[in-house]
Amino acid sequence: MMAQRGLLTLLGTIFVSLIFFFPLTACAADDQNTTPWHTYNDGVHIYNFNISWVRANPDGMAERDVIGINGRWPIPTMEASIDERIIVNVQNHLEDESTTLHFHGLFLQNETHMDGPAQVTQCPIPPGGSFTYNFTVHQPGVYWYHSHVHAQYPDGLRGPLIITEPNAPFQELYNETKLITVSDWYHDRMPGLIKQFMSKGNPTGAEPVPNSALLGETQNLTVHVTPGTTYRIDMVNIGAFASQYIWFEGHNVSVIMIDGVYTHLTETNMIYLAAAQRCSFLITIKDDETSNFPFVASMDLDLFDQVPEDLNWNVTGWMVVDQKKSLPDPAILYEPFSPLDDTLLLPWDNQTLLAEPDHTVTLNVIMDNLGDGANYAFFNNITYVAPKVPTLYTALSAGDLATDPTVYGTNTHTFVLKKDEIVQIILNNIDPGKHPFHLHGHNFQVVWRSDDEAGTFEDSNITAADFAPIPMRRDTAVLHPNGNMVLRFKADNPGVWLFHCHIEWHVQSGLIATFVEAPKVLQEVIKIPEDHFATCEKGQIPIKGNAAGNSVDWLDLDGENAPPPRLPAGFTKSGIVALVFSCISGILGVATVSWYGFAESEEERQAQQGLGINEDNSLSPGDEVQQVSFGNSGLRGGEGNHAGALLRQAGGVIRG
Ligand SMILES: *[C@@H]1O[C@H](CO)[C@@H](O)[C@H](O)[C@H]1NC(C)=O
Ligand SMILES: *[C@@H]1O[C@H](CO)[C@@H](O)[C@H](O)[C@H]1NC(C)=O
Ligand SMILES: *[C@@H]1O[C@H](CO)[C@@H](O)[C@H](O)[C@H]1NC(C)=O
Ligand SMILES: *[C@@H]1O[C@H](CO)[C@@H](O)[C@H](O)[C@H]1NC(C)=O
Ligand SMILES: *[C@@H]1O[C@H](CO)[C@@H](O)[C@H](O)[C@H]1NC(C)=O
Ligand SMILES: *[C@@H]1O[C@H](CO)[C@@H](O)[C@H](O)[C@H]1NC(C)=O
Ligand SMILES: *[C@@H]1O[C@H](CO)[C@@H](O)[C@H](O)[C@H]1NC(C)=O
Ligand SMILES: *[C@@H]1O[C@H](CO)[C@@H](O)[C@H](O)[C@H]1NC(C)=O
Ligand SMILES: *[C@@H]1O[C@H](CO)[C@@H](O)[C@H](O)[C@H]1NC(C)=O
Ligand SMILES: *[C@@H]1O[C@H](CO)[C@@H](O)[C@H](O)[C@H]1NC(C)=O
Ligand SMILES: [Cu+2]
Repeated sequence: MMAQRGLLTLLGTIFVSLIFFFPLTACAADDQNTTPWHTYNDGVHIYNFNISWVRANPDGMAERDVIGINGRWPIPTMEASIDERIIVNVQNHLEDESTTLHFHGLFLQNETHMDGPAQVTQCPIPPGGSFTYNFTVHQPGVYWYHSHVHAQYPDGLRGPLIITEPNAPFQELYNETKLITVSDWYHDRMPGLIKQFMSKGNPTGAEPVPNSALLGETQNLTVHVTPGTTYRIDMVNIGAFASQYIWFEGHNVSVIMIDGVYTHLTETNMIYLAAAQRCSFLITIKDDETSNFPFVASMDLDLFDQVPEDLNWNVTGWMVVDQKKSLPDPAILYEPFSPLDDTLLLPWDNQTLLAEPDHTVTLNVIMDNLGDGANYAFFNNITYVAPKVPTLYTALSAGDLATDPTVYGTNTHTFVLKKDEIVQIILNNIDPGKHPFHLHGHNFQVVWRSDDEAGTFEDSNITAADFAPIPMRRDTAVLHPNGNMVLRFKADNPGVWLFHCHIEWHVQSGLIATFVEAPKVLQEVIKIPEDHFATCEKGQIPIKGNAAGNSVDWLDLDGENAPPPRLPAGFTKSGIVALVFSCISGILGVATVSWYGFAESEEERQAQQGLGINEDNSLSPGDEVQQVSFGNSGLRGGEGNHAGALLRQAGGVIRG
């Protein structure tokens, strides 16, 4: 005992001396390069993130509340070398919102509990709460981190995460690396926008259109460059919704990596980056370059149901050779644009098509209305609703029943995967929108992707002979309008991994499925740290039981979280669309319908009250419903399944 205490005293003395003397030395050594939120020692990066509201005005048009870290916004870029450890101590000082952090693209082998989505691998961190992420990084390249709860990251909680490696492929071809983020930007906070988006006043599910685009979380970004130098540009789309066309005036670029996968060098004059995608490419400044030149990010208007008159969907940055010279306006380009088709890229490791699948999952993407009148997104007949118990905690507590998808509930849309099986996902887009699909914990081979309007995979008569022999691999891939796509991956990473559209609006409206991969292995390897469970306790969220919180009868899902009920038969989506559309067009005139036109106005409310739509966002059953007799004819045009197409024709600027 005494000896131990003596030892402790000695250690205590050393510790106290360190506390007193270390800051002095640290300060002396400190300069602007050392950020206060980051310390590094022996392969371990520690980030202390105090998350709170701050004010910012990145596009110069509207100062607003944004989610910052340690009182600052933009938030820091996280950096580590391959095989190092990252620890993030999060304190949630947002007084009115819970939060989490997700590390997009990282595999987190044996560390699925550090992945971040709320009610999937952890409980949301409540205001005043704290939480520690602790994981290792084994993949080089460009990733990013963002909140993964209630569509929060577009309010600012989104930043790059870069993993460097010695002897990176292509490094002999460039002199320097520059990181540039690109994104859309909203002037309003997400909770209000979500309320408008998911409402009976917006039955077509028209997504809020961003107010502007940003490069480097600002506009008019300047990047200082030297003639005769080749730069590796790491670009990441940290936006909520918009895909971006990106080009550098008068210069081609050579792509070397997408979503953490090195590719064979591929030259192009334009890149397309959907929300969450990354691309690294080389650009050479000519020896005799004396002028500054612009680069442009232009939001893909196809995603928007209508384009507001005053929207500038472009943002310009400049490669600056000479600060004294002017920053020329970019030349106007005309559509159609033809950016690099990412399925033409070949992975640098030449990984061939994975074997025939052991497990095929077919997911049809469908938008439809439910009984509250709002528009929801479905995979087949399921719109995601979070479970009462985080799915990982169900997997860890369900014993042998963890391999039975029933315990995860209907509305998490869970597929249980066996260790190391080859999984194939067939996506059919029964919607005229583009959707960037992302899988957590893996990247996937895009073995086949159809053009727009090709119909379902089955209708396309595609066979394995049509699949790419060396498929492009990434973690986020765009499914084309009314087209189809086939993805393959090997279930070699035990965990609970979401598969979802990365458009934050569609995450909110339910376009999510869950893969529970090798749950029996998880039960062996995953040990949940105490602070993770404490977070649940603070929020009174159970950590044991099936999706309904039942740990007595695991197959009884009574009381599980569920979406609003289906509309009564005969009361179809087109009926609602026709109903609301006709009353709004009556009031506003078809030509001027715009997204915010759907925000509830006094007239609209009165109109709705007469038509069976209640104040509480639900549709009354019974007689009021019978008043709607539009059936399937409605205003919906022929084969268009997403009623938003209607609005594209009806209102605002139309871009062909
Ligand atoms: C975290 O930020 C909040 C809000 O800005 C501030 O009140 C608090 O003192 C900060 N805490 C720490 C430990 O930095
Ligand atoms: C960018 O430059 C334009 C033109 O000079 C200016 O109107 C705008 O306010 C600038 N934006 C920002 C965010 O500084
Ligand atoms: C994950 O854990 C298993 C079982 O302990 C181990 O065999 C495997 O090497 C681990 N994988 C990684 C990448 O650490
Ligand atoms: C992080 O995880 C490692 C490996 O499990 C462990 O040794 C270390 O103590 C953890 N650190 C923190 C701060 O939780
Ligand atoms: C860039 O790298 C190339 C090849 O390594 C080298 O020849 C050139 O001098 C470098 N340029 C600069 C400005 O350092
Ligand atoms: C730029 O790349 C395109 C392919 O995207 C190619 O057609 C064109 O010739 C290239 N231009 C130059 C100047 O190399
Ligand atoms: C955005 O840039 C594109 C490409 O140059 C151009 O066609 C379009 O007119 C621009 N839009 C605005 C609002 O300036
Ligand atoms: C991939 O194939 C190319 C030839 O197409 C070859 O040059 C390269 O070395 C291969 N890469 C690897 C990692 O095997
Ligand atoms: C979806 O369809 C399947 C098969 O037809 C059915 O068993 C299941 O109950 C349906 N689920 C929902 C949520 O409607
Ligand atoms: C697929 O095959 C069917 C039956 O042979 C044929 O009717 C249909 O036109 C084919 N579709 C395509 C896209 O080739
Ligand atoms: Cu989507």
